[in-house]
Amino acid sequence: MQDQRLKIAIQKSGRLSEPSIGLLRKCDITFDNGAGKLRSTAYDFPLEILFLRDDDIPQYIEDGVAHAGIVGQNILAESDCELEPVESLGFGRCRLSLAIPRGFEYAGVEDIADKRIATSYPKILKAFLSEKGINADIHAISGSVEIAPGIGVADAICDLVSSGSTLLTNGLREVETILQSEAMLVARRGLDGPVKEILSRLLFRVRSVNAARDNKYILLNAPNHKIAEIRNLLPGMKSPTVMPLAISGWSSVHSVISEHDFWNVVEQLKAAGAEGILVLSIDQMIL
Ligand code: PRT
Ligand code: ZN
Repeated sequence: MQDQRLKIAIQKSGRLSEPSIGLLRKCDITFDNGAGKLRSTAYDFPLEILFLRDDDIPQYIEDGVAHAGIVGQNILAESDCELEPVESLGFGRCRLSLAIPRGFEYAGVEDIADKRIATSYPKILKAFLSEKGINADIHAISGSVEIAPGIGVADAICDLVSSGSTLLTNGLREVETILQSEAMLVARRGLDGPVKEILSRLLFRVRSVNAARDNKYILLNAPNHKIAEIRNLLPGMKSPTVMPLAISGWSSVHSVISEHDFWNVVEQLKAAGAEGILVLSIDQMIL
């Protein structure tokens, strides 16, 4: 019975916790996640959720404690575990960068040679430096990397950056991006049988939720002689739906548009003669 559930590891508390829980909930999977809970069994999907520190997730998957997990690409790249990347999830975006104190004269990565670099990502940094043919002294530390130059224990750092404000407050300047990262759904290699099938069902829901997040449903009215021009602006899933309105000479157009160029398209639609434009969020989009 135990084996009939997919065990998925997510971050217990941190930047990926809320979006990971939110994603499972949007997939219509219900479970308790009260404070201090280490695991939870979903009520309406064959899933057991394990709440762990993000750094431990790859090892737990490789060791077979969990079948799958949600973790940052930064953690995956730093770990020695060989896992299967299943799907990029579009949250937890950040980059692993090299940063130096503002007074440090920097013309290129060769200026970092023989310097002391503090990081929690020694493996990724080592690979980056060796690819550039540079020798440097890597200081592996586990937290508060950004204060290392200020207290004199390093000349530079290699750390995660999202807004850049932590670097700014610590008088540091980002000079090289080593890795771009976002949260990923990953799985143990070679999963088979029922758990593999459950993972496919979960992936199907995840893709539907993420496709819906990236798209909007748009409805508008337009005079019939404008419809051809308007149709060209709207790709739709196959093509836009065009239906006659109760008043003659007018039609209603329904379509799906990408969230990314949404305002641009709306402006062009208005200019092309569209009226009464309604834009709705989509819950799920089955591709
Ligand atoms: O306890 P546990 O080990 O589970 O959590 P943690 O403290 O190690 O991780 P957490 O919650 O901080 O981050 C979890 C994951 O979120 C990371 O592994 C990344 O994949 C992702 N992520 C996205 C980030 C950031 N953005 C981020 N900005 N992780 C950390 N940061 C830190 C960064 O280290 C630096 O200290 O935020 C600071 C910089 O932020 P800005 O906005 O000032 O640039
Ligand atoms: Zn961590």
